[in-house]
Amino acid sequence: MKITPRVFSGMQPTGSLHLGNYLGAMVNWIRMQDTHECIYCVVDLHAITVWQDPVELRDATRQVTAAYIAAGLDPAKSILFNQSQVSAHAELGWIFNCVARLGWLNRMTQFKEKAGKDREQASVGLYAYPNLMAADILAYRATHVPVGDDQKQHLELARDIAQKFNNDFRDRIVAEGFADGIFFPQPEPVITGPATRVMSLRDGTKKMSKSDPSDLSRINLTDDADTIAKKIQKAKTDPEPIPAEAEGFKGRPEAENLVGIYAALADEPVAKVLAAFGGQQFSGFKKALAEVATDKVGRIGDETRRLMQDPAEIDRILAGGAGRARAIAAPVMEKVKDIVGLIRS
Ligand code: AQP
Repeated sequence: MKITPRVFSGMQPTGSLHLGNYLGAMVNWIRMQDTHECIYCVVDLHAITVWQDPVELRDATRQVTAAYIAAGLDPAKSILFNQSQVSAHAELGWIFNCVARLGWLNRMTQFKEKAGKDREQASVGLYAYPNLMAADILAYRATHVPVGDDQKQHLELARDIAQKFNNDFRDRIVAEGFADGIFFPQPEPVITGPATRVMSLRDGTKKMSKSDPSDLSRINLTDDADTIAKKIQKAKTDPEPIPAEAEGFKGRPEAENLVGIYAALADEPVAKVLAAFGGQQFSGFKKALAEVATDKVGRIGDETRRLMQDPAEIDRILAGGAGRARAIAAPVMEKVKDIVGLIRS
């Protein structure tokens, strides 16, 4: 059972995906399909760490799957499935609840942000979320995890969990035939590109997010051309012209965000975008940005809607992917149980 390069990542079906999800993570997912064995998941068990309407959850799970495929994930190349169909995630998540330390979880900034002031009322699942995320990755002994910048801390925790498991059970791991004492790899975050943290269109200091109450804060992958143009036109800017060099972004988060989005969508370096638009007012730049955004996002939205007309086909793809995922995770879980000392039949 050798560790081989393998990619794992996922998104929550908590609403429709947005440009941040696409540019921060999915662009790398699509790219890595050609070079790696890839497993991409719709993480429905993570979604229910906050209340989800059951009917809407099912629909959102299919929507996110359709958006994955519409954006360029190929279910014949990559494994696509929803998390709850593969029980290894929850089983390993429990074992990791017993490996991770409270002190580690207490440092997680995402929990603090999401739980807000009313922390006592947050679900236990929301608190333990990073342990389940570590299980998602390590149930496949995945080595690379393409994510946006906001997931860096959770990835570090997954690495700590892998290391502590290897240390705690070192003798058993060696006895099971892993001479170097390493059962779980240290998963590497893949956080690259000009838009690893896409910010809200209404506030350049807040990340673009599905759960922001203002729909004007984000471009959804299902928005039509008119909506995209309207949101970009209304995007917050400042009265200064676009800077000619990146140093000019200092204290101007909205300007930096819009230029970063343009660069990522047009697949051009930021310096080239600044060379073309530096010194100009935002009105002209916003028209150009709307054009490039409509072109990319519009196509994804159209294809998502077409795929959503056949939900049974989406369910078939998820079931097929789940079968392939189970085939990888099941022997890993068997070894984990042997290592930990759990009797299995
Ligand atoms: N604004 C962003 N910029 C770059 N990457 C982002 N990601 C999310 N927002 C941005 C990346 O998208 C992937 C999937 O995220 P998720 O669905 O697991 O949930 P999230 O990170 O919590 O995303 P949201 O949109 O902010 O959802 P809500 O509002 O429900 O919490 C991850 O790789 C993430 O880094």
